[in-house]
Amino acid sequence: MATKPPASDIDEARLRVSHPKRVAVGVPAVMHALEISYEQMGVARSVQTLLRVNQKDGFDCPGCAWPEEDKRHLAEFCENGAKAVAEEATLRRVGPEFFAEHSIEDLNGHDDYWLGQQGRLTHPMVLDEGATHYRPISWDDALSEIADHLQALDDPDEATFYTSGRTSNEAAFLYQLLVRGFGTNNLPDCSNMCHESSGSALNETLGIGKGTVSIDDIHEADLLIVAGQNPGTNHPRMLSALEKAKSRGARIIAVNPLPEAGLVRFENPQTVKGVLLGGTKLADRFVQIRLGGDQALFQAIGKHILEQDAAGAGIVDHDFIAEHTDGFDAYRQAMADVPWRELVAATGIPEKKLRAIADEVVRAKATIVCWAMGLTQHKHSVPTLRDVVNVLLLQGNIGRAGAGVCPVRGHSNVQGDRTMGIYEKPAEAFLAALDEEFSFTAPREQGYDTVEAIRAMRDGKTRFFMGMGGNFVSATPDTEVVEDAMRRVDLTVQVSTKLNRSHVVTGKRAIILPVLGRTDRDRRGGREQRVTVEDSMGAVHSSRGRLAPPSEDMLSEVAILARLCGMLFAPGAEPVEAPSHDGHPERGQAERPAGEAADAAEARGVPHADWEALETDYALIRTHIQNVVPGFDDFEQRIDKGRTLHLPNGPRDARRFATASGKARFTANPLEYPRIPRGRLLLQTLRSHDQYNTTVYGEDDRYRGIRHGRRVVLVNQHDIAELGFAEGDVVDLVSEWAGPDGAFQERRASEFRIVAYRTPRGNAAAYYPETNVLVPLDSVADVSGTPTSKSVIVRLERRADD
Ligand SMILES: Nc1nc2c(c(=O)[nH]1)N[C@H]1C(S)=C(S)[C@@H](COP(=O)(O)OP(=O)(O)OC[C@H]3O[C@@H](n4cnc5c(=O)[nH]c(N)nc54)[C@H](O)[C@@H]3O)O[C@H]1N2
Ligand SMILES: Nc1nc2c(c(=O)[nH]1)N[C@H]1C(S)=C(S)[C@@H](COP(=O)(O)OP(=O)(O)OC[C@H]3O[C@@H](n4cnc5c(=O)[nH]c(N)nc54)[C@H](O)[C@@H]3O)O[C@H]1N2
Ligand SMILES: [Mo]
Repeated sequence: MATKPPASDIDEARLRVSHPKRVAVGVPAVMHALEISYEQMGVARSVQTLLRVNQKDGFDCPGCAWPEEDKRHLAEFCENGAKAVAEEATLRRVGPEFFAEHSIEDLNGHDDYWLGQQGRLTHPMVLDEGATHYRPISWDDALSEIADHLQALDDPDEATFYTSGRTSNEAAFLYQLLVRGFGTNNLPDCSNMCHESSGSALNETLGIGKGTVSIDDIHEADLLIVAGQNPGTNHPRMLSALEKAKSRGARIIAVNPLPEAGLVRFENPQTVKGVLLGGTKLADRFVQIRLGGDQALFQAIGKHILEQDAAGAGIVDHDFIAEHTDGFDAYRQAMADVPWRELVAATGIPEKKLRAIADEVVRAKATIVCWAMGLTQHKHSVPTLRDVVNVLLLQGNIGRAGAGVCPVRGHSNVQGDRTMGIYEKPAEAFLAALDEEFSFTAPREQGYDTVEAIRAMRDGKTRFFMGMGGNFVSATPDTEVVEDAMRRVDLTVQVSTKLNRSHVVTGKRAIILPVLGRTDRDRRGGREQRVTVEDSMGAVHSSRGRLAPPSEDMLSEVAILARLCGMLFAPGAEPVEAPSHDGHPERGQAERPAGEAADAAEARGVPHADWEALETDYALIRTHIQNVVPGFDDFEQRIDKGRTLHLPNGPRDARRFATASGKARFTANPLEYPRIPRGRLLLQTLRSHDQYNTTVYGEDDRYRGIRHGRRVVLVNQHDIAELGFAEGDVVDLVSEWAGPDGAFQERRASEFRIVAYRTPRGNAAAYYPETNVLVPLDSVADVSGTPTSKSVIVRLERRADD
């Protein structure tokens, strides 16, 4: 099967800029997907693989978490889903010979595109302290070393265990059990950088950390507000659902600083209309908002609705408010007090237009608000999302058909991972059930989230780091700080499918464990195993890979974790304790006297389960899940029948709100929005069309008219002129930030080409992860702690050599 050899690093000198597209998807998208698939997999494997994506007996697409429609198309995938699959199902391999050929220094000289292109990891590898190259290691040696290292720590909190959202439910459940059995809640995950703000706001106000709509609700909505999201690139299958809603008469309002292609017009490649008739115009109204202006927009909507209601329009659902909510009076007062002038300044939208948008909400019989990173990655994201909830509560738009909140999740199982307990702040009810099921006592103290984990590494408090998937070094903010922090850790372990930066920027010693992905056949204990995942709308279904694994020498995530649990918790294994601190006198961090740590470990005990059996029969893990997590009754029988399990959702199912007061909560939030100093720009860091987070698929951002390059900064043409630059100039981006102590800090990302783009005045955009170096570690959202990747103050600086 012929595949093309990997391409070289991106040569930014070849960059070409043309007009952005107005239409998303269509036939060019399908052609591009097939091209990438053929390059990575050859033709036969491409066809075999792509036909299985999201089919009832196939595998769950690793591309995104948007749910499947009940009636599935033969090819239930999209361009970017196909690219995600091709990345994993590639025939290229990274084995021992590759690592013998390339030193760490050599690998570090390549960009993320080149690293990701090299292929699938096939063999466990270790990097000895001070070594220039990784060398092969056996599974037994690698896993024993990890277990020994953990056992030798002074305190379980010296270990941190990261998770990215592709991990299956079964693996996630075992992983959190391993970590809690070991004695810590240090379980940071990619969600901390993603929808944590949604979880925080929704938990407080609705008593659930997830959305409250199903796919049917999307189809039945009367009005869909899609804010801070670029579905044409990041959730292309969502466009089909929006198209369906539209065909039933729904209106769509897109709220975005950028006129993103998919939101404007969509050509469905699976319908004749899409292919031949130029597709559907999706957004009825495009609201070009300033970065960080969404709280003001939703306050404006709320204010207008309340004003109209007071004037006798009868549009507020007072019965719903009286029966199901609290806090209304304070919210009403706050909206009366907030001046229109401020709302206009924050959004950049005139009052008349704000009122016209609000009138659309007034008229709609059922409204859904969908959002993604444009709303979650700001300092004031949590209050912004509370104000989204306020607006929906006004008209009783929670817990009825066609209405509700719809945070559109990113990674294909990021929501399931949280349901399985991957969370640094676990709920007491979950821990109590875990204790009962496995006869031990899980730790109660909160663990580190992602930003806290980096601080702990930086401060020398972390001696062990394990990544269950993901690319911690490239995905997190403040790249230089993170790289130094990572290098301080004694042992770093990455469980991965593909090569990435986190394999070359490592702790003093590093282990790579290659792992099976979604598309790979997983045979254990003489039978094919399946796993389960949960989509963005709380529906759980099974996934089974069909392709021959990249090598015979690979394990599944479940197998790795079950073996580690066996080593740490099998009868005779002692819980981690601190016999003495003599082994590490230089660390001087004997925070807990040794005796106390030993007593704590003794009291905790270890989880009890038949670890070997779990490794060879994943159904047994599902039984444990069913016993611990509510909503999984008859789990195995239901997935046997190919059914989807719809997890219980109090607000949606019965207008039941598990908040402190038992009611949905209106909140009064002071208006916040970013202030941009003169001569500076507010930068958002976002995804191109050819990448999956830190994995760069290709060199183009087709819809935005950027080809053969990624180091671009999109700026309004008037700002370019006013700042004294010209289109095409190459500049450094310098971020400016006053830290928590008030001290001024600068960070630099070098050599970005200026591109004139339709972004609001004062706002700019550039790709992540190249710009993560600009995001200060301590610049996080209030309450949720999410890095503020969508609001970084920068100045453009002419390069000295120009
Ligand atoms: N192909 C592909 N699919 C993916 C991913 C991928 O990288 N590639 N990543 C997955 C993951 S983990 C996630 S979380 C999702 C991410 O999905 P998105 O959130 O769509 O991803 P971003 O590229 O960060 O885009 C942010 C969007 O919000 C807009 N925006 C930025 N700031 C603001 C603001 O202040 N207000 C408003 N209203 N809009 C704003 C931007 O202009 C942009 O359109 O996609 C998932 N799916
Ligand atoms: N500046 C800025 N930073 C951001 C964001 C932003 O918008 N701007 N977005 C944030 C968001 S929303 C997210 S979700 C994070 C993403 O953060 P991560 O989830 O940590 O990053 P990914 O790039 O998705 O991880 C890719 C790696 O996962 C591994 N992998 C893929 N599939 C599997 C699998 O099935 N099993 C295992 N074990 N490994 C696998 C591969 O080795 C691959 O190299 O980044 C965040 N960082
Ligand atoms: Mo994400």
